[in-house]
Formats: sequence, structure tokens, C-alpha cells
Amino acid sequence: MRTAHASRVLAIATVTTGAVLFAASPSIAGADRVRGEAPLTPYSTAANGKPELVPDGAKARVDAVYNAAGDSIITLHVTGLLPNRTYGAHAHVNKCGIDGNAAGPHFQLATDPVSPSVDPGFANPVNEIWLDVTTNAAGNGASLAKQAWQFPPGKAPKSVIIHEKRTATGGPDGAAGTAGARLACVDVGF
Ligand SMILES: [Cu+2]
Repeated sequence: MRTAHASRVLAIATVTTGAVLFAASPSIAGADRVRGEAPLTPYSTAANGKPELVPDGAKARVDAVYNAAGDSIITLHVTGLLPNRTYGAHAHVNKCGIDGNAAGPHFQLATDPVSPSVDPGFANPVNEIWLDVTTNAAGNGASLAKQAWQFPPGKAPKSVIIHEKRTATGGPDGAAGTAGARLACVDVGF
């Protein structure tokens, strides 16, 4: 379990999505907080082919709060995306890389022994971090995932991927956890 009040270091990294700054916010009582923030540059590989879904100037910010009760409260804010549109979003295990695949699979608290994981027993919003977001008329939006657990030591995810469409739950909407193309990525120091 994560230790409350843990201090964090300031780190600066550059990835294919542009300059990324991870900055520790001032400690707040009983909570540990991290933030990842970056401009969103669409992946333009053959695996995507839909760069128009992430306009120039779009940005994402992810905040994570680990409270003393053992919860994780993770929020995603996006700006400058297409208006009135739902995007899928999840925490992924690897950092952002040269294409959407570099971020690897979804973070799972209990890891599905089968990969890719489309078993709703594993690919669900309790075992993963789902941050699907619907934008307003200005192309801005926010979402929140609250979990009654915290990342095990050494097993925290490293990024959030913005996807083409709402995350499926394994019914008629599609295989559990799938959300279409990987459009863009933001590194997060979870
Ligand atoms: Cu994803």
C-alpha cells in the first residue's frame, strides 16, 4: 500500500507526445497526490489513422489522490478535443511511446492470465482504471475513477491512453475493455 504523506520528486521527461511535466503538489493532510499533464499529440501510425479526433492544441491532465482510508481518486481533465463526443480512457502499464501500442495493456489490479484481456471478470472498471470522458460544446471534459484500493508497490501504471470510443463492457457494445483506436497518451507518475 502507498504510504500517506510520501514526498515525491520533480521529474521532467520528454516523450513523443511532447514535453511532459510531473510535479508533486503540496502535501495535503492524509493524502498523497500526483499529477501528469501534457499536450495530446495524436498517434499517426497505421494503427490509428484517425488523427482528426485529437485536434492540435488538445491537452490532458491526470490527478491521483491516495487517501488515508486506502482509496485512490483519479481524475482526468481534457481540453481542446472534439465537442460533444465520448472518448475512452484508461490507465496503461507502460509509459507513452512512439505509437499507441507502446503503452502496453491496461493496468489491472488482478492481472488476467490471458492476454489480451477481454474477460469482464478482469477487464472491468473495478479491476482497471477507466476514465472515459464526454466533452462539452467547447471540447472540454472531466471524468473520475474512485477505487477502494491503491497500487501495489512496483505495480503502478505509467500512462493514460485516450481512445476512439466509449469502453465496452463485454455485451453487445464489444469485447470487455476495448475502446477502439489508441488516439493519444499522457505519462502519469502514478
Ligand atoms: Cu486503454
